[in-house]
Amino acid sequence: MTHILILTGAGISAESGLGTFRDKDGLWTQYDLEEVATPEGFARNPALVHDFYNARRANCLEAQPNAAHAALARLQRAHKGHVTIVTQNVDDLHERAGAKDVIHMHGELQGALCAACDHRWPAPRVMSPDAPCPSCDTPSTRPDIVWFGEMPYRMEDIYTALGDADLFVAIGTSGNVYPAAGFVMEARAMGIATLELNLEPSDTASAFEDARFGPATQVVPAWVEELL
Ligand code: BV8
Repeated sequence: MTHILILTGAGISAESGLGTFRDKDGLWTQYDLEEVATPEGFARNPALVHDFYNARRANCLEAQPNAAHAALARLQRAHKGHVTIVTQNVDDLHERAGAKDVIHMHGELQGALCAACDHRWPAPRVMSPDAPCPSCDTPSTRPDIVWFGEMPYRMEDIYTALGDADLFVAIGTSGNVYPAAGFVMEARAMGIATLELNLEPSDTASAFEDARFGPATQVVPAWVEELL
């Protein structure tokens, strides 16, 4: 039975109203990535970074999973083989659509982390720089998010799943951010079939053997329907 590994990016949550990063009015056109998504930016101005993630956490709470998230959860339930979902997204829309064991390689808005003692706990709606860590009491709390220059989470598990996969599918990602953007090349090197489902060709489009373009809420359910 085929093991399908799916990598999702901001494009799968775009139609749920959550901003993407690099589209015309994307997040990186409103905020300076260096200021809000790097450890250096957090050290310089933790209040600005907490504001950035507090706003996105609030948006996420108001957003609803869309038909593409639902289709992937259905695929996980109905497909005879295994379906691994790896996401670059920090929202919880995959889980709220019913997906299981989602690997959040860039962390989660719903998670809080203590920069001093590595304690993790469910993030409050609003985080602030002077809130003490529930474990070590120092005011060094940060969103449990992987910033630029930091090691993405669960890379071991991801490469193990990739090595076992028969099909690698990238959905709603521009192929700009590594190491995620490199997964398609790893898949090709291992002779794994590759498919891109995106609004338009990504920066790594040429590496995919197959592709379908259009909004995720149309392209993903149609692809899942065909598979099942
Ligand atoms: C690391 C934080 C190393 C959370 C993010 C080569 C190898 C390794 C690293 C590097 C390398 N070259 C450069 C690097 C460094 C860097 C990097 O890749 N920089 C880029 C910009 C050049 N990578 C890193 O720093 C990574 N860490 O490499 O560590 C290391 C090694 C050892 C020890 C220590 C460290 C960490 C990267 C993670 C950074 N954090 N986010 C947050 O704030 O969200 S990245 C950020 O970009 C988000 O996580 C986001 O998910 C991710 C990728 O963006 P996309 O999801 O693709 O979103 P984007 O807007 O770009 O594209 C949207 C797509 O959707 C488009 O294609 C669009 O067409 C499509 N779309 C739009 N609407 C729809 C749609 N599709 C379908 N339907 C629609 N309706």
